[in-house]
Amino acid sequence: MGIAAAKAVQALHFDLPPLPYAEDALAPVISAETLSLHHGKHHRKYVDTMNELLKKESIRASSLEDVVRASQGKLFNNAAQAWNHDFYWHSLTPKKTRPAGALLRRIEADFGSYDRFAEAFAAAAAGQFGSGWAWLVEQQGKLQVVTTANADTPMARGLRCLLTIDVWEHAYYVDYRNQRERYLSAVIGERLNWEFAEKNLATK
Ligand code: MN3
Repeated sequence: MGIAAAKAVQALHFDLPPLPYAEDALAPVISAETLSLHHGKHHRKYVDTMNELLKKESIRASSLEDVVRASQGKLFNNAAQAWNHDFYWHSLTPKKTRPAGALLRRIEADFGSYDRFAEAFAAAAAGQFGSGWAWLVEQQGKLQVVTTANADTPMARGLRCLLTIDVWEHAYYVDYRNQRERYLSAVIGERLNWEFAEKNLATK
């Protein structure tokens, strides 16, 4: 038993990433109370459960993306939720942004206009039955809106994700009760981070 053997049995461990802004920075669209619960309790729980499962399951992975792509069942659900939530925090921003330049031209080519995209994104997110996510992705060279159920994520299938919105009730119930459409309209209109989307589109 040398150092290498000891290293080989060291379980992968991930820390809860901090929010990229203050808890009150998205208010009034998303309150500090929602962010505190959603990041501090829900997101943390997914990360903690994933870390516990990683102590028991041996998996060939060096990044969170690897864990998501290589896992199934309970480990997949928790790892995917850990990744989805970090991606969601970065999909939101305190300042109002709009797509510009090359990204705006792609939106116009694939959806007709920015407004048509916003309608399609809201409709898909509103229509996701039960818990899940709405995504703007690039698939076969085209920008598309897709939804996934529960923890599922387009990243696991190798799609390039640009933006996401969490449509689990815990994302909006404190601020909007059961009115998912009001949450979607406020987030899409006021808080989507188009600089993040642009960066994701440019990444190789
Ligand atoms: Mn959530």
